[in-house]
Amino acid sequence: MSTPTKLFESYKLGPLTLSNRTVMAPLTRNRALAGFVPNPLAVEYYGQRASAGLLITEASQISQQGQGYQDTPGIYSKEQVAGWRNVTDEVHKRGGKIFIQLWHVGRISHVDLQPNRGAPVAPSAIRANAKTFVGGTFADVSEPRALELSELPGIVEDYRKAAANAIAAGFDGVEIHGANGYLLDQFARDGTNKRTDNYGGSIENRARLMLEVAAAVVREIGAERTGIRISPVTPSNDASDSNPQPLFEYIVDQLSALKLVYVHVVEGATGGPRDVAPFDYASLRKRFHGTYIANNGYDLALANQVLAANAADLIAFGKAFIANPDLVERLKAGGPFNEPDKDTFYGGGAKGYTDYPVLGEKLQAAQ
Ligand code: 8OZ
Repeated sequence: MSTPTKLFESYKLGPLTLSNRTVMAPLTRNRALAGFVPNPLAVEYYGQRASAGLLITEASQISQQGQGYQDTPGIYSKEQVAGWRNVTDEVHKRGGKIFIQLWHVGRISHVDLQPNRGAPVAPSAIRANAKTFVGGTFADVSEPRALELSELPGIVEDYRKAAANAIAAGFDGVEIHGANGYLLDQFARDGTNKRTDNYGGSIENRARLMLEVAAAVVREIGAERTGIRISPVTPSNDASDSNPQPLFEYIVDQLSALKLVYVHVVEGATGGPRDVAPFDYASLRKRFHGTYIANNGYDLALANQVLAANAADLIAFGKAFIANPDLVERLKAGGPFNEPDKDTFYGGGAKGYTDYPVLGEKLQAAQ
């Protein structure tokens, strides 16, 4: 029996009409091919999930320096753009909309993935207490070096080019990855940023790089195609801030002034408890004039409650979309839901990627 709810109503996101208010959250899957080109299986994987209101791709590095894990796709070479074009064509053919998440990992990397085996880059030379996946195994991240002031415009430029590439690849827009302890979040939060120049110290200074990137992407592809993801209190990747509320209120005020089409907020610890630290998300919702996407641990009941209270416009689901290509239909039907298989989240082939059955179908023999 179907239960009509606000989650299944269409929604205007800038120039796009989404068929419902579900979003497939960005999900790292580590299946890219040589040259960090999207795997052809990604065409089927994203295509199978095109009934989401909006798909956001897995985080995709804007440069080789921006990569931190093995086999993640890029969006900086011609071959990568061509690979992504097959994905966007398939999603559009199936009536879906798709943004690509633009990623620079900063210090969450390993010399084996860096140009000339150099040190990963960071706001400050502080090694994260974090692991990455490289050479087929989990390894401690490498000691980073602090970026020179003179290098920052080049990083902003890499984001701008990546955004242009995204449009060339047929994406409906981009999501700037400002979350989860990666480069832009490392600059924003004071546990990782000890700089004494214009990019460190005050809230305005720490937010500067994220806002410069947002402004550059907006200039390149338009605010109506530019979203961003933030995670004000997540401890992911050894991230921390002594006073996140005013920091992220300032960031959201500025993003609102830039007229970004959406802010995507990971509420709580990414993939973990929602109540990891006190934070007033309603304040961000109120300050931001565009679309508010809420994420982290949502089920149908919580999604409906939050949408009914107008505390969010769209709800992003992560792991549930890995295991349920037809998640929207299953939510409408009240289940049942396939369980995600953690062993196939990162790396591998079709197994745990394109072989999750839709309602009424049996799991195919594993490849
Ligand atoms: C899981 C594994 C590797 C990277 C994130 C891009 O947390 C990620 C990620 C997630 O945003």
